[in-house]
Amino acid sequence: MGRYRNPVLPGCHPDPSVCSVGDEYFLVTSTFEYFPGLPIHRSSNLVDWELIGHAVHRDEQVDLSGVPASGGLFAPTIRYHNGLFHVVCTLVHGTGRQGHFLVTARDAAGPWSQPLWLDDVGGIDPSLTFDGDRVWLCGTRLAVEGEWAEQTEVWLSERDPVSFQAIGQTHVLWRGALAGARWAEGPHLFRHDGRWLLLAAEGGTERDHAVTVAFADEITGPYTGDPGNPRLTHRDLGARAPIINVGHADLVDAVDSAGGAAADTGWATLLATHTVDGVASLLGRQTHLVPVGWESERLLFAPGVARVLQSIDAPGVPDQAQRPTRFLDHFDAPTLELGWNTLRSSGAERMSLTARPGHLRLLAGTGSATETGPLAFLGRRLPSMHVTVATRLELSVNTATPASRTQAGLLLRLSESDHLSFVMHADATGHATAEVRLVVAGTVSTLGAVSLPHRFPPAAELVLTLDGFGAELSVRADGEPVLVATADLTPLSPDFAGGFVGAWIGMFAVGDGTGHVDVDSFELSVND
Ligand code: 6LW
Repeated sequence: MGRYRNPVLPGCHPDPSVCSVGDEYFLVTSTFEYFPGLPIHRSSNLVDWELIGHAVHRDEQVDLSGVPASGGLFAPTIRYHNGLFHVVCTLVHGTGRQGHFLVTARDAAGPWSQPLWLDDVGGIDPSLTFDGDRVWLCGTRLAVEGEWAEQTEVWLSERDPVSFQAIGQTHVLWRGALAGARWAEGPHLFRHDGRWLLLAAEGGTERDHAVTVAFADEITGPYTGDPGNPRLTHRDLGARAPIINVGHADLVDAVDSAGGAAADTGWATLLATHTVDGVASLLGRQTHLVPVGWESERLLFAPGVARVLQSIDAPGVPDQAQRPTRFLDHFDAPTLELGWNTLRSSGAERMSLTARPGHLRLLAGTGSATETGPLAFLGRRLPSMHVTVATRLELSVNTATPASRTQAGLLLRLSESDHLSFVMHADATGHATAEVRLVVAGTVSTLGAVSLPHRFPPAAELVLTLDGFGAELSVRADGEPVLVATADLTPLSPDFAGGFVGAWIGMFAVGDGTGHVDVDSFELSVND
């Protein structure tokens, strides 16, 4: 019996999909507009996960140009077959090629292949099922001639095992368990006890999210809904429940593995959101783990509890290891640590680790945090609502122009229209100001500004402390830190700002293309 805490992957890690290979587990999650995309985590025990790579890690794989927040790389599925890891995903929006695609790798850490586009079928949430020599692709799409708004249908398409081209017709398997069900989605198909099990979500990815199950004798159907549907939901717990929006599950060890025996117990990974005082936290949808068990034909999620709890005691797993509470980067290494992300591309032309050794240089281009164009940004998932983030940076000043246009600092980002920026900017003589701006639904409010003691080039440490939705922003140039602003970040909650994505926190720089910022360090401490 071991004890673990949910989420097993803290920070924005939605739509988890999991598979086992030997005695190891591999998990992939959605990343939308961020790069590299589709992080691959590995675990030997399901409760401790290590980030080992990304299924999308080269600019040539997919084009995320112009992808707005919550567009981009949606709900992937990971499966292992014949010595190869397979990840299928859908690219949504943007100006590049869109649709479903498949990438493969011998080693889950990479390198991953160029995409094979499977965009002859529409919709989202693709999943792969290998059954002997046959390969099946399923997904969901808006129902053809739907009976109500946002009714979707789970489709299935047989694929050639080598080319993955469609064989025969596309089958419609399922339109949700309940009459009026919105968004039957996130389908995965498994063999269990000689039958086919369809696992799906429905109700939409917010408060009414739920996990549903259906069975069929043939993979192509007809599917009959489990009479106990939905098999798992927190929809009836109310907004003040600590964990809400539970859905989008995948199974491991609970269904027949390739050629293996039927299991009585196993695990489900799924997404859920945590609340702070009845409001969805800034962390977005995170990856949770619950035990599952079979009772005759009933697949029980979290048997005995029927809820996703924050702390779970379960047989078959060890006590979860203590997670590090501090991340510190001095940018001394030749490559970026794996947990860093840029926006919409690798951004290689906008940043450098070598221009000034021991620093991250961000070139202040003409992009802006409120637009979907190129932006010099390097951030990571906000892992907790109780953190201290500090970055030391030095601004380049263009003495040839009366007012230097470079602005650089910290960005706590939910989307183009909803974020908090804490920047330093300076005039041509080097007189610098630290300024805090909150952008809510596209409207900018300046919350505070402080002049910094003269120093050329301007340099300071920006510190953001988050305690729930309350933020404190202070700057330290010489001596003691000076408070620049306090902020209530409740309006940035996905409950109000919408979208599929939680917060990222990191450094950014904007300007006229002539300036830059050198980041000496970034430190994130979790104060839970
Ligand atoms: C995803 C859909 C969903 O494609 O949200 O929770 C969408 N479910 O299945 C984006 O994450």
